[in-house]
Amino acid sequence: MTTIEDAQPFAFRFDPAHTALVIIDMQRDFIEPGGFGETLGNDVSLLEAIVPACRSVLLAWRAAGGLVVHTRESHAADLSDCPPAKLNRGEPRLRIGDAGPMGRILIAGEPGNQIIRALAPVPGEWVIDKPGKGAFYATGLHERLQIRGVRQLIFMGVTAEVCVQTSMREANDRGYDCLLLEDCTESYFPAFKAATLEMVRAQGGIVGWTAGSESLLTALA
Ligand code: C5J
Repeated sequence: MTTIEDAQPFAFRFDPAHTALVIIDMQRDFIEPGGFGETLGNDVSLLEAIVPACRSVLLAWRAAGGLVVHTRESHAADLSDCPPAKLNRGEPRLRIGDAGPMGRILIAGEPGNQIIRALAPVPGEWVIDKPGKGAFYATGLHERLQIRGVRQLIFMGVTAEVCVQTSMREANDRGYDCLLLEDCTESYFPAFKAATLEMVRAQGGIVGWTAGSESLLTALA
């Protein structure tokens, strides 16, 4: 077992052979200037800032031989997996499927839907296209993790309060111990990131644990 002693709310013990690194939605449209996130009026530099820390963890995890799971918020080109409740919500300038600065918004195969270059998947890593906010809805991810004997998940990615937290809650309910890396997740709204970290580790770790990425890197060294 490996231990991150300074995780909150208490030490996180994990077996790397039964743990996956889950990287949520580090896709170009959310992270890069000129993408969908920016067209919504968001400051994407906030999200871009976590890329170096995410990359350090990814490289260390790969070097340790751990399973890596990348997710993308992604829909079929015919939108058959996008319920009207999601498609028609609010009054955005661009809806899912519309032509955006990097191709059709949140559509599989479009340039904006690809994982950013610094974190691009390598052969053997899993890429999960998810039509919802959570990584476990309509993806078969739980079944695949069960076959691999994975029991613990370490999370990075964006956005903290939407797809990351939703995925962590789904995982928690399915029996996984979940750790969120504090400096490897971000939100367009700093208060929402802070609240997410608090919510995850409140009440004795009701959703899971949090820790800095340096603590994980030290534990893996
Ligand atoms: C993600 C979103 N990935 N905020 N999506 O969090 O809509």
